[in-house]
Amino acid sequence: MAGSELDEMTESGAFNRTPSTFRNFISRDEESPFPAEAGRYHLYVSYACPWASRCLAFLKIKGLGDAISYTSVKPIWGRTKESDEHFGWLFPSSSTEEPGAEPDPLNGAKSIRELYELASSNYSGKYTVPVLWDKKNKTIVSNESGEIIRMLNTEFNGIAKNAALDLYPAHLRAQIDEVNEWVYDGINNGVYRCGFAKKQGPYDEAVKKLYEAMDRCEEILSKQRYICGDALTEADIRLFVTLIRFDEVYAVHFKCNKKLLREYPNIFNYTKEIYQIPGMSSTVHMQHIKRHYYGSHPSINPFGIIPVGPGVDFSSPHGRDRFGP
Ligand SMILES: N[C@@H](CCC(=O)N[C@@H](CS)C(=O)NCC(=O)O)C(=O)O
Repeated sequence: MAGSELDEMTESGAFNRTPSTFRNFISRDEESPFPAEAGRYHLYVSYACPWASRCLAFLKIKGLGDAISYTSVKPIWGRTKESDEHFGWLFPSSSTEEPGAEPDPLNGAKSIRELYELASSNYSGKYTVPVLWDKKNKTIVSNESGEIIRMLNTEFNGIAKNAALDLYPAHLRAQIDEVNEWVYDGINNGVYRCGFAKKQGPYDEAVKKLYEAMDRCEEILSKQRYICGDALTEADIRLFVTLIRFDEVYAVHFKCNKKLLREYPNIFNYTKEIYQIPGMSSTVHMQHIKRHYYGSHPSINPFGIIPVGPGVDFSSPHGRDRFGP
């Protein structure tokens, strides 16, 4: 099993992501092992991480801020134990050490690794965020963002302030699933496959796929407001978390520089529109994002230098209302 994503750069030179292992589901059914209850669950995230940020975005836009608490770790990976060489997510020792990051309020853990070790004594996978934690049973419900967002979308509707907002409506499911697949492959995971390639061939292949998917998004978004039509869906949130990091990080750190986000007029305005949805901007902490990527991957940025730019303004007018409400 990989100790961190840096170990997923394979002999063939291609990057291979390992699947998540905690795959339980919270349910609105009170009899289920993990029933949806206000105050029972906690989301551990890193503001830097796109997968964790999807979950935080759902928590905010569904209006679950009062029902589910959350904590962000520090952006830069460090040694998680003195007895081995593992590098991973750490909690700060005080709330002033690192703006945005907080000590673990529930278990007093020093690292995300400790949470996995509390939840399972024989865990041998990666210590990733997000972690959806059950305070009652002191265990991990799920560490798979694609499934956490589905739970947040439907199972808490008894307590969500925006219960009526359905980001995975039945009539669009097939289309959303189809879009998620090529967006994950080409874009969400695609940027990592560009950045973590150890040979030219796998990089060339990943970058070709990335820009085919980006061009496809630009084409779709020139004709409609959102990626699956005229309503915001899960597929938009999943795409957004990568787009918002594109020019600030991926273009430089992961060598995704064939074209910048800002050179795609429709994708750029679409990204701004989603950023401006109430609650969304609070999920984007650009200092954490930049400090994490440039500071946590010594094999691709050995000196940890953080490039100065570009400081993209996502709060300027987006004009996407031209497609109607
Ligand atoms: N399958 C996971 C992937 C999460 C993931 O890869 N998170 C990265 C941060 S962006 C992580 O925590 N990596 C830690 C490591 O590789 O040790 C999900 O989507 O929830």
